[in-house]
Amino acid sequence: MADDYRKMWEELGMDLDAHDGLLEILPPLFGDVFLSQEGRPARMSYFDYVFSEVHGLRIQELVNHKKNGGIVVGTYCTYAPEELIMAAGGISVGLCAGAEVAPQEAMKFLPANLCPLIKSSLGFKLARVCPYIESCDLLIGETTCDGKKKFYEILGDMQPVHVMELPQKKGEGDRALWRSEVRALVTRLEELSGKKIDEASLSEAIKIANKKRLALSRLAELRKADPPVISGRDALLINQIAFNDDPRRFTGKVNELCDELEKRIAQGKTIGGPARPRIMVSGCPMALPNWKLAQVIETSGAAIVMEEMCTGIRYFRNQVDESPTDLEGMLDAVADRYLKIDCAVFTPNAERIENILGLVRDYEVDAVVYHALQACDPYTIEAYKVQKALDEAGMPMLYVETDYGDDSGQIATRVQALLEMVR
Ligand code: BJ8
Repeated sequence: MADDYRKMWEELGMDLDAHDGLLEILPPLFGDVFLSQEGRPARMSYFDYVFSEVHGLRIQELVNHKKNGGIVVGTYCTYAPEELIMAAGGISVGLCAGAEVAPQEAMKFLPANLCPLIKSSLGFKLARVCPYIESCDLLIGETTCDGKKKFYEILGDMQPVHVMELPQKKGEGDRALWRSEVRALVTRLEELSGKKIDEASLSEAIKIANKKRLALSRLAELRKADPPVISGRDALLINQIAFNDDPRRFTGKVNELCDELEKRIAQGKTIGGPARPRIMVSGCPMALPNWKLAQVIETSGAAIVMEEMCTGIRYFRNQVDESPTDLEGMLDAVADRYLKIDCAVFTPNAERIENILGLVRDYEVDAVVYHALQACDPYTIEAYKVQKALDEAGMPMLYVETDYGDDSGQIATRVQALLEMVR
């Protein structure tokens, strides 16, 4: 890949030497985590290819889109309404980072005891190794956790940033605020793109995003099969790619994979051998290329059947209501869909507890592994309520607080102890 795209990366202002270093690490890691699995569905080859070209072909598509007058908009959170970006003729790309890059540089701006996702997202920008952020005309942030809010202020000195004020409660006043924030984003995107968001463009964008979420929901449904027909690692990879791939193409490929999985279920063709403990991972997102916990759990003899996180069901649960036909009604429908997301930044967040209990039941989960990124206040604190609800339901939960460092050995010991208990 590298030789073909060097000129493009250079023109994007990237640090080619530092980027080369990153490209050396990723393929062997990908080989260990994904390609080493036996009996993977054949249709995973598309997602392997997308990953292999994640800094190549997809970036070329973004560059071409910009040359043709389109815009590229970066997002850091599942509250960013991608329908609006598409309706403005834009491509949305997820920018959260899942690997430690330039930590010393990032710490000149941020405290050491901050969540690794934020530190490394800034690290990728400072080290100039992310072609996605370098392609962006605008970055969208939301007032979620304090770390992200303050991070957007710093980022705003480097690139244009639009911050949406996300309420922290879900009353009528909060809904009104969020609906007005959605409209403010429309104005900003229209100014940037020079394109009006109207009924036709928004209706088409809503349909595209709904189809993508439906395809991911279909995939999630198929993971109810026991024993599973797809590994949790592969499902995680697909959920990570969902933020950056072309939405129409991605939807088609997820549906093709689902067709194959349906056949595998009918043929009794499973993955990973006979029945293994079924695990749900819950908590903070695992941004690309953070596969550590999934890898530890599945190589310890368990199967992950659900991710209760933003790189999982929090991203694709709930559709935008397609019945409104006027622009105002459509914008309200978009706002209302996003306000249903049950992130731990909300208070109270009983919805998330109910959703977790529902998933544990529906996916016949044997244990929950709680993924808390170090220094993430919303998810580390909300773990208490989740633990309490799971205790009452008689469901074991292992709390894992981790960052992007290599603590796989210690985590594996604790995961194995959990599996002994539930086997
Ligand atoms: S909707 S989970 S993507 S805020 S892990 S940066 S919360 S300190 S990523 Fe998130 Fe949106 Fe919520 Fe999802 Fe802060 Fe926690 Fe870090 Fe986090």
